[in-house]
Amino acid sequence: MSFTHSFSMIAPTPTGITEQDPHMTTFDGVRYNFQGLCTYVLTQDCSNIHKPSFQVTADFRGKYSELRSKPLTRINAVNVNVDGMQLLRLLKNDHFLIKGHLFINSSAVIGNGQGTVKVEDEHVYVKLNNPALSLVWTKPTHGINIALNGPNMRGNVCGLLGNANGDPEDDFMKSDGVIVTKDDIYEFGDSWMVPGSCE
Ligand SMILES: [Ca+2]
Repeated sequence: MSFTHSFSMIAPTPTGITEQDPHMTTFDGVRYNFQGLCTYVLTQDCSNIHKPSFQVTADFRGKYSELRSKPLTRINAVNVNVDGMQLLRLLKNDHFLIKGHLFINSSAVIGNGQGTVKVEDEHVYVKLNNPALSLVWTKPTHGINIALNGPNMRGNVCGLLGNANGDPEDDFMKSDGVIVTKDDIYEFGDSWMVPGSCE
């Protein structure tokens, strides 16, 4: 008698989220707050940290209020860089740039089937094939939701949204590879700052 055992398991796609002020949820589900006034790496290819094949960064900017002495920050723009070049930049008000070319209130195809950008009501939906990423930009909350769609990406990414290896304990890894705790959230966050990007 032969016995064939087969099963398929579809793991949920790891999703990392940042929302206003910015509240972050890593791909492995760790929640924290991080305020900054620079551009930071949300996620990137971590197989070669100095020459990542892709990088998703966000411009954190001040949201000033007379009621507060210190500004709160929120995300004003999201950038996708591929091989060190900016492929896509999502701005406020349905504006976005593909390779520096401005699109306003429209949807667009990126390159030769490289991906799509769809503007729909309060959201901008981005689907990229290489890197295999989906991004949802929710304008009213300045929130960005990133899904890693390639099976080889899990455990091979790093940045503010962690490494997507399924283990929440090791998500606060700085860019030098040192893992810190939530108590050192600013040390962690600042390590993912893009040099020269501060206001
Ligand atoms: Ca992890």
